[in-house]
Order: sequence, then C-alpha cells, then structure tokens
Amino acid sequence: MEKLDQQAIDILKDNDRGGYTVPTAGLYPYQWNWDSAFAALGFSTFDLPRAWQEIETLFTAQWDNGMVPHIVFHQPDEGYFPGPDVWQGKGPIASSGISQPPLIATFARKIYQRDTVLGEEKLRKLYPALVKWHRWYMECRGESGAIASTHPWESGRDNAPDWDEASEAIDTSAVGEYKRRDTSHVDASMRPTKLDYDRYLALLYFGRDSGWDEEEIAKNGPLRVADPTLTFTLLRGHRDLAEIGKMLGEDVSEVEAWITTLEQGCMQLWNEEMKAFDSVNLRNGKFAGSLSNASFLCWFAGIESPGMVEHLERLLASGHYIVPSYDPAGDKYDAMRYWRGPVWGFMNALIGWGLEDQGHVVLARAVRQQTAGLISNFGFAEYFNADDGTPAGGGHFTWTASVWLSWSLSDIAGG
Ligand code: 9WN
Repeated sequence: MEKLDQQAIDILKDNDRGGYTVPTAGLYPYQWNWDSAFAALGFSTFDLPRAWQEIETLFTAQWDNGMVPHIVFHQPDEGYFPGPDVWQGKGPIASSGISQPPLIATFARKIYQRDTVLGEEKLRKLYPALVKWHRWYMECRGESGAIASTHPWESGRDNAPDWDEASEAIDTSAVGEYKRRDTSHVDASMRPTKLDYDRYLALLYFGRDSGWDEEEIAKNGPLRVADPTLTFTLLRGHRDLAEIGKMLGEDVSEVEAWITTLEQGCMQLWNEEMKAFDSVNLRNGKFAGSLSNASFLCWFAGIESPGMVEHLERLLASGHYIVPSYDPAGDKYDAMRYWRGPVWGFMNALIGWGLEDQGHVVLARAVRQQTAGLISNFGFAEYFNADDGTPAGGGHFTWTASVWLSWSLSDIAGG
C-alpha cells in the first residue's frame, strides 16, 4: 500500500498551483472551498506549512461581509464555465458569489493537533476570520433555524434530488445561450443535465444582478432550501470553533449560542415519514424526500440518530457500495450521475469520522473499509458507481487522495 500512499502524495503535489490546490487539472482549474479544506488535511500528513498555506490562500478571498467564496479564480482559465466574468464576485480577488460547506474550522483543528506550536500561531490569525464566516452563515442563511442553500453549488451537492421540487420554480427563460465546458472533460452521462445548468445559471444571474445583496437573495431568491450538508457541517464547525476559541483564551459565548441554535434547528430537517434527515424547501415548507449521503452527516455534527443507524445498516445489507449519494431504493437513483447515486470518498470520510466520534465502531469500520477498497481497486476518482464501483467523473482527484492519506486508508485496505 506504500505505492498508493506515494500516488496520493503525488496527486496533491501535481494539483498544487503554488499556494492553492485544484481539485483536478482540466475539469476544475481553480481553488474550491471545501476541496481546499481536504487538500489542507492531506498536505498536513507530510507538509504542515503547506497545509496552513492552503487555508490562508483561501481566506485571501474572504468578502467584507465574512463570506468565503466557493470558487476562487486565482488565474484565468478558459477550461471552466462559468468563470469570473460571469460571477462578478464582490470580494478582494475574483471569486464566485456563494459559499460552500464550512469544513475549515474542523480541519484546522485537526491540523493544529499535528503540531500545536505552529498550529496555535496559525489559528490565532485565522480565528477572527473563521468567526466572521460562521457569523455570515448564521445571519445570511440561518433564518429558519437550519442553514439554507441558495444555489445547489452552495451545498456542494449540485444535482442532488434534494433540489428537484424547489428548482421547478426557477425561471430559466432569460438564460440564453452558453457553452458548457464540463462535458468536454467527462462524459455527459456522469454530469448534471442541460436543464440543471440552465437553473444554475438563472440562480447565478439573480444573485449577480442583485449585486450579491444578501437581503434580496434571502427575500426573493428563486431557491432557498434548508439542507443537511450546510447545517451539519456548520454545526460541527461551530463545535470546533468553540474549542479553538477556548484554547486561544477567547470569549466563545457567541459561538456557543450558535451551537444551541443549530442543535435545535437541525431537527427541522427530520422527515418523520422517511425517518431520516432530509432537505426542506423554505419557500413552501415541503420536504424533498431525499435520503442522501448528507443525511448521514448527523454524527459528524454530534447528533445521534437511531433512525439513521437503521438506514445505514439497510444500505450496508443491500449490497451497494456505501454510502450512496442517493438511496438506491429511491425512484431517482442513477448509479453513475454525480450526486444522484454515486459514492463520494470524501463524504464517506466525513460520515466515517462522525460515526467514529459517536462510538459506532462497526459501521465506522464498514464505511472506512469500503472507501479504502474503492480507492485501492478503482483509483483516485472523483466518485464511484454505487452498484459496481466503476470510477467516474474526474481522475487524479485531490480530495480522494487526501482522504487516503488523512484517514490512513493504507492501514486498512485489503485487511
Ligand atoms: C461547481 C470541485 C467541485 C466540488 C463540488 C462538486 C463540483 C462544481 C462543478 O466540483 O461542483 O461548484 O462545476 O460541477 O459538486 O462539490 O466542490 O471538486
């Protein structure tokens, strides 16, 4: 397994653009927010200063209002659409206008634990910026008690069935012609549809034309869905932020109040009919009816759930690879299409770490074992077919390599 460790290290080095890491060359040529959190964690296993640099570079793009964008466009690249000219972000450097699941506080704490002297110095500088970002989430996405996504790209699960019903309200009539680049890098059957892209652009144009005005987006934005990815990662992030703050001797009462708010607010995502955490369309109060891999982030957030344990046990017994991004028993399941079925290694890591923290030893081991098996058998792919493991999307992928290194998967692969 040493060979795979070395391959993973090489992937991170190959995708390093000097201070930041691209998810994979070609398909994703910029710095993505939650991908960078994983890149930093991966680097921290062999190069701690480089790990911290990844985070510092991401935060150079933080907006005045605290938002940390989902894409930072450090250098122009024709290979990706929509680019900086389309987004017209309002930060100090070119960026998109939405955020992504906030993993940095949690991972910064993990990285700190590898070298507390260097870590304390870095966290002292980072802490106020992290508080500002988390506050932005609470104030600009938190009105329902759970955390809302204003764009499927903000939740990071682009074409998940979670958005299907809510997206019907999006008017795409003014979107016009555009040229997608993603389908020139990977097969269209693995990517979102044309209708999905029309909707992504309509939402982008709404935000941009408002001048990225958060009040206007909250009030009239065409999509507002409270979602388990954002809610659970932020809740977990608050917990780690509070620990970081205490270690630094800061007053963490504001952060602790956010924890209480989200511990209560996340229960709005509990769909009693499905006995699972789900997404809620805040425009009409309807549940999406989607059991996704994000539903299983409850443990990562420190929320216990016997119902979710039952779902995971059922999936494990079903013979599919776990954890599929959408329930194979659901009517929208598509084993190869992105967030509508495939297994994502980095989501498995978040789920697995949550299970480990909560003491679900057997399930944690199953998720970790299967993740190790998928990567060692099929390579460092962006995601994997949940029926047979076929690697899909981009290859040579940063967060898959980082998961291999930071979850010590070589210790378990084949074992
Ligand atoms: C849009 C980079 C990103 C991930 C997202 C994933 C995908 C982008 C795209 O790639 O989204 O943000 O162009 O498809 O869905 O989670 O951060 O890996």
